Amino acid sequence: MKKVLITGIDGQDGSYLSEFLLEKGYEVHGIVRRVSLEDPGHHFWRIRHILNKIKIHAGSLESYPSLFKICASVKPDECYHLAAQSFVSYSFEDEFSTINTNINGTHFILSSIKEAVPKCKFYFAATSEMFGHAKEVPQNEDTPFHPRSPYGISKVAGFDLTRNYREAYGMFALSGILFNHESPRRGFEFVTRKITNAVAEIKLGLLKELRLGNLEAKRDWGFSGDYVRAMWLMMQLDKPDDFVIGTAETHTVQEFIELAFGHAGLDWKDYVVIDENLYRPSEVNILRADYSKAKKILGWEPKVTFQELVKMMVDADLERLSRGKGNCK
Ligand code: G4F
Repeated sequence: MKKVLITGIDGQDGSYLSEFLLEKGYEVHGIVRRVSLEDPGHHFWRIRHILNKIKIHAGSLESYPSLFKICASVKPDECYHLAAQSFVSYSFEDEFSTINTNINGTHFILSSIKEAVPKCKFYFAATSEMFGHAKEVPQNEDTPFHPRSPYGISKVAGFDLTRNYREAYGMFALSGILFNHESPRRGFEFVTRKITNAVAEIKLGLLKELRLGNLEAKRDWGFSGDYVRAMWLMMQLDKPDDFVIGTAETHTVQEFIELAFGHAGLDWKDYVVIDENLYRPSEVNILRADYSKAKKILGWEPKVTFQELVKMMVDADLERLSRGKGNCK
């Protein structure tokens, strides 16, 4: 039985990836912060239904010894490094901790794998945020990086570290450059979930207005469940390589809003208020993926469309809030 180690197993992607790998017959291990274990009911809402099938280890991205010990004891065949401070907006508020945690965390886990289980395949969760002020549209594996946030900068460093471990030490280490990917398990701070949750609250009479920042930004939004399949496909290659994963479509935040409110039978203009405080110091204006390399080499394509994704998220939030559930599934 193959063993997998996932950092950030309790996040959106970690939860879908765990389900996917359990189905494939893997023994699934995950690393979480010790504080999460103190309040599992709150922190583990995305993986509660599979907790009895996976093995959880307490570790910190800030502690090399804790990561090394877990790698040495689990001895995974594949490691997916998904954990990070991934909220772009927050990375402007606390640049130092974002950069420290994201870069050192990646460095520590890469080094731990190299020392403890050098044959283990390594996946790094890179991101379209690295393209930032993109030099071209759409973006592919050859598009130069121009990050526009401390988070983006930290991810470029993680990407470079991963490539360097591949080139310097011959490790099977690769990066998935994933464009925005969402689901009903998305965190509430990200714009898609903020919108769909607000739509549900407004529909149920629990909220009167939704405050948002820049509605003109364009993103390539896909479904997280589709993207974890791409991660796994990359890791099944004989030789490591980096891949762009997206839908090849781009939509404005406003288009997302229109669809989400419309799906609930509401007119967004009655509820959305622009709040200049929610604008970012520097914005990524347009992202659109050219995923033709993934299609050709991995045979991967997204299955869920933008319209289906928005409806899925609104329906899930309506259903959850109608059941009287708060900040969880
Ligand atoms: O949902 P967002 O916060 O996602 P963002 O910044 O694109 O980052 C996400 O995708 C990246 C991949 O490209 C990941 F690397 C990253 O970890 C994360 O998953 O914001 C999307 C857009 C931005 O242009 C933002 O300015 O929505 C705009 N926006 C407008 N009002 C808002 C809001 N974003 C948030 N979070 N909250 C608002 O009120």
